Amino acid sequence: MEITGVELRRIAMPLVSPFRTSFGTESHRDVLLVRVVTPDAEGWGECVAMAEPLYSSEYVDGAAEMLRRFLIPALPAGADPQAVGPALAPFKGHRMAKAALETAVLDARLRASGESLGRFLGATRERVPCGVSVGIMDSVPELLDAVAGYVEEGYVRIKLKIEPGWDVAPVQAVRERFGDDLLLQVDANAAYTLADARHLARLDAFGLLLIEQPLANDDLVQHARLARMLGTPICLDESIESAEHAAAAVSLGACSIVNVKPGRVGGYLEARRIHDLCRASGVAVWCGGMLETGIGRAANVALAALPGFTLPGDTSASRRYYATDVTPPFELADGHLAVPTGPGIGVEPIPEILREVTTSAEWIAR
Ligand code: OSB
Ligand code: MG
Repeated sequence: MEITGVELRRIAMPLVSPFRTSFGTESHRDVLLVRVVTPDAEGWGECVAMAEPLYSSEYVDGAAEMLRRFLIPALPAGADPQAVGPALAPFKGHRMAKAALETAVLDARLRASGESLGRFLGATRERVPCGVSVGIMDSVPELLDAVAGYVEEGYVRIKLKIEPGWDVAPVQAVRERFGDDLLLQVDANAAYTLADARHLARLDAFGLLLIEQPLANDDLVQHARLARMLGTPICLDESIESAEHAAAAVSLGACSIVNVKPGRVGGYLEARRIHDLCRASGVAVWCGGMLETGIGRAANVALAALPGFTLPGDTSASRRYYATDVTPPFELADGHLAVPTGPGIGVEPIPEILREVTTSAEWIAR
């Protein structure tokens, strides 16, 4: 099964409402889709890099350039997903670009053999419980309305984005309004420093499941110190770019929970390694998100069905993000999403919708 060529396709996806985090506000998603073509099957991957390098150093134009200039030319001729990582390893970093390409090769291979990604990865569930990540709002009443809507829809866990000036008050208000049984957690996207430890300890009063990435991505030692000062468990997102990072963070005591995002760590194979390692050390993992379309979501839901994913993920329904998704929409049923069962990632873009949202497409022959 030889790779004939790779298409890089950019699509513009307006979000149903602006999504504000401590690093910026997103009102639409500029997505890079990768399509790997072989004589037997095609495969899709969604690059999760955002328009600007604010969450991490990657950004979508940079990812496209990496793919066309270095990564696609370095692909092994045969579409062997296990060989992709080693072939791309000489190029430092750019894990989101690598993940998209490896996922597209893996999808093509699995479609050709008729196996689902969930089955390939070792999924043990047919559906996964879903949480939702709620952005920073202009006011607490606005936040309470948004959370009420999500609780009404059936989301089993709420994550509040926080930053200095938007932390204790919104958490307290949500806890008071929705009660102690609501599964609640927060995500700071690296907005604090160790000097904020006493302030962050005020969150201990609210029975949070976890605090995600309070400090900078390279502050592993500081996270370990902070962990000893807080009652709330620390979960790392931005800090964990590989299984090696996860092993280091766990052994340092920098976190007791890991947010696994396949794009951030270079793909689903590395994501599975992190799952395996954390499971062996008794560290809970959950599947994060990067506002994916149905293409990326399908693969994330398959990963989230592995046995070590013991906490609800940020794998929300399509309509939480997009009025019209590029695939048939993922819909919440009793707070869960069904794991796709078809070959590969199990979904495909709807051609007419894809055409409407496409802003550019580029074919790179092999
Ligand atoms: O930190 O988890 C994050 C979205 C974009 C970039 C970073 C993050 C997020 C989210 C939303 O929290 C997750 C999602 O619903 O896809
Ligand atoms: Mg996060």
